[in-house]
Amino acid sequence: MANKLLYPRFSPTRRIINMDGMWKFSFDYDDKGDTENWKDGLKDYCLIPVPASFNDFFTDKDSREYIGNVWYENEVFVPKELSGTDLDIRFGSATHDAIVYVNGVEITSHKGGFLPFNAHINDVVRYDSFNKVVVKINNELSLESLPCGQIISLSNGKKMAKPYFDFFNYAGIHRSVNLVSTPKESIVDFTVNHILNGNDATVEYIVETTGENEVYITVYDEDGHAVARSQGKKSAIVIKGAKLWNVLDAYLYKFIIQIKDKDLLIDEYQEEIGIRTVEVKGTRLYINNKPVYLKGYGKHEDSEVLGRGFNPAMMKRDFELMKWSGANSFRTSHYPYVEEVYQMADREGFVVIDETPAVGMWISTQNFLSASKGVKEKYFDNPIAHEKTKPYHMQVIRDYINRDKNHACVCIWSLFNEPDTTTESAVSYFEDIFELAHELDIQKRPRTFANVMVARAGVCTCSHLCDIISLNRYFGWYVNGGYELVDAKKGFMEEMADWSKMNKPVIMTEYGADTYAGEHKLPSVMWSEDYQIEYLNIQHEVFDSYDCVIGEQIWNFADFQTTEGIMRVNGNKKGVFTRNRQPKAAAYLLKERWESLPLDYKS
Ligand code: GCB
Repeated sequence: MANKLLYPRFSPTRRIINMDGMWKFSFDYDDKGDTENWKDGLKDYCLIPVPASFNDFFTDKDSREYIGNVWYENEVFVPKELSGTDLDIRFGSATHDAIVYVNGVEITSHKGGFLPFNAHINDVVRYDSFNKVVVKINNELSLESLPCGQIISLSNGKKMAKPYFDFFNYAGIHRSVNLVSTPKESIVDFTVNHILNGNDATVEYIVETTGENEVYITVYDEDGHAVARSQGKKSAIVIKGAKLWNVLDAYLYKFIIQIKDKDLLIDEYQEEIGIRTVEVKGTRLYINNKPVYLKGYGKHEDSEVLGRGFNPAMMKRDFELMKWSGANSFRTSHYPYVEEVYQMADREGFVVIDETPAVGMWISTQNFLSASKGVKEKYFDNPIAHEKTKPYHMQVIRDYINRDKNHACVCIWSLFNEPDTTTESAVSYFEDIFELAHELDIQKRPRTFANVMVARAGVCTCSHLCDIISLNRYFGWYVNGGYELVDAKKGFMEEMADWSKMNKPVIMTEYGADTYAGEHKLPSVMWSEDYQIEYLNIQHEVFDSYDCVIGEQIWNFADFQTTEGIMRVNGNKKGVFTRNRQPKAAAYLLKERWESLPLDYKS
């Protein structure tokens, strides 16, 4: 049975039953859920909303920091009219690992917290009645989980997460749960590639179905006029006088895909497609054969109370703030985001650097900070990385490219964040990951990874594999902060001189200074809003000095939650906006700069 992972949409032949809302929920403190058969139904529970992280609802620390299994349960009524169709349950994500039971029967298990998965439930479903869905979720981290981390035991017997990354290990059902009913013969996958010829565009496509009947495609423009048609599972459609998807000037065609037996409609699915090309030549990134300069943010899926749970209102606010500040791009640091974010980016014309959850690939006994200080514990020297993590990482690459391949907004794949690329042992791992991404992507979009400060040019063993070099640099914060800022600029300039010799485009994927909103001081001190501005002015001078720098994405869009510790004041405060999405002073500085930099800056 082909995996039906297309985004769940209603159509004349498809039905969706959304299961979001209040679910029963239980922590499994004593690990008795399996022996007591909680899969058949929870006995002691509270109600909890889905989608959301479970961590920030409760008022005690044990709940917030809980590590282990949690159980969710809900009921769904399946009407008789759906018998005779294929019925799947689809999770937008469940973080990190999940086992799903329907009416007491295990129907699927899934590893990884940031991508959708589904399971076929025809064999266990009861029509015209309520069906019990129970999900067991585990949020433990290890060297072979993505992201990486470890779990320790405390003297009271409780477990605790030690992430090798700088964001809170939120967990739960973070994205929507749907029952998806499709016809027995159905469309299971759709892939597009774009070629521009003068004023026209050719869209090459492949449709995968579960049967033999003919496939038909009709393309509609934004006014609802049919502008092109095609027939066949693999073909090309020519759109005369095509309107292209451009940065902050998006145009989306509607592709209606049908399976028909003569006049009988068997299945129908639709997608909005932006037509554009992406290419790297020399030190430039071209979209539709025009050089572009990226301005924007590294982000997180993070907000008060919801944790990492999807909320469309929060998403809307984020896009409005990004547009207001003159941004044209963001990175889905440090994992693939909810599908609705890419749909919105398609619609708004934002360029997305789409990142995998491969973060924390340092063996660090404390946290990411020991890594950024150069503690030499070598992740890729450990056979676990090659034997366990890599095959799983490759599966993640398959799933995320498959999920996100058709989005016009997705212009760059970021395959890792700050891995330990100071060792030769990283090279074979990287070669395989980079090659797989290239092979899977029909559009052959540029590949990158976000390089950590200690893996400078000449030290990094893997940067030659990148189509674009992405640098996370904190000159003026983690090194040479405060009154030493003048030396920060010197060190940064020297390093950039080395990178510029590689003759590849460079995007600054992180730079930033923790800033406590409302803290002012003249003259400035670190953590004040005044310092954040001085720090940024220095960074901008460096970016403007190097021709190869073709993008700047500040860390971070907004303040976000992390594990507590001496380096963080209730979270990371490098946000340009506060966690509740209000501007710090630096937001106005960025707005002025980004509104004045043209899209073809440096061309
Ligand atoms: C980094 C990491 C990011 C951290 C950031 C920081 O290099 O990629 O996850 O949050 O530094 O603020 O230290």
